Amino acid sequence: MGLKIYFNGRIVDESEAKVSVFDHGLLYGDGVFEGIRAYNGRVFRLREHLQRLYNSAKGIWLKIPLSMDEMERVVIETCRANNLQSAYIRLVVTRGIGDLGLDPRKCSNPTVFCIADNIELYPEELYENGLRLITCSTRRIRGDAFDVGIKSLNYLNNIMAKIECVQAGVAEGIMLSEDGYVAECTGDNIFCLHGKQLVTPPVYVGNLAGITRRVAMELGAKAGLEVKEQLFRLIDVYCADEVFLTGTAAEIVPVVEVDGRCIGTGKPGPVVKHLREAFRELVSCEGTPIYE
Ligand code: PXG
Repeated sequence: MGLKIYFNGRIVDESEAKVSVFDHGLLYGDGVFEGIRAYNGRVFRLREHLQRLYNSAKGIWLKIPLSMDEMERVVIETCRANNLQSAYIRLVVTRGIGDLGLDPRKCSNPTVFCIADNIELYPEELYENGLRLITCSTRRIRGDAFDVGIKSLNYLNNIMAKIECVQAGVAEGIMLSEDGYVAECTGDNIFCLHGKQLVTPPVYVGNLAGITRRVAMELGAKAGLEVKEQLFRLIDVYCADEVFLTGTAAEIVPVVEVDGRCIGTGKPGPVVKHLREAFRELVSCEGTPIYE
């Protein structure tokens, strides 16, 4: 027996959770998703993830056939069905089964599934020693072509950039906007520290409004930093005192090298260490309980 999956209204074994070859999520990447974490029997910032999922769906004219409260139950029940305390949760809603044409009106029932699995944590060594980044030549999609605030199943822009990272032998890479501003990484948001100023690119430059990004901004403000959303360029990254990334999978992870240039002292700095500890503390006690 494999994992238990929520699939279109039922909890089934993973061997039964199969998507049709006519599903437009597969044929066209027509759908939306969320990546969510549970820690210690609690789902972290579940409402915020659900809100972003429903906003993404609204953005692509996709009506999710469950209320947000029902979807919250789906996430909780999927974790329960697998007896998980800590989990990586993937919630997916596709346009559903249609024909070979683009027309979404042919798809009458969205496909909804939820996977909750054990998390594959990044090696502790990455948090201790920090990441090396490159700048990817693949630019982030322009906001006037597609709003990347929509967390859609079209991830090829990010995957193309990720392939560059893999080929360069690094874990992540910076993606720039059309006009050369730093946007984000392939699956993480980016922050730079200059003195007491903690800066992250505004979402309008072409990045996802990350939920971990929001938490890092809150924790930064609490730590007495001046937190700003501001456009900046690569030179501002190279010359930062500290650089770190945020994402549901990565949490808060230090960066020590960008395009061969050493960041700060070349070791994870005190601010990222503090923010990471504050983050770990927060996730251990905050969140929607799975069992009670
Ligand atoms: N930017 C992009 C493009 C993302 O896909 C983030 C930022 C961080 O957002 P959150 O809300 O998670 O703080 C993401 C996160 C992965 C992976 O394996 C990451 C994401 C999606 C799928 C896989 O790292 N999204």
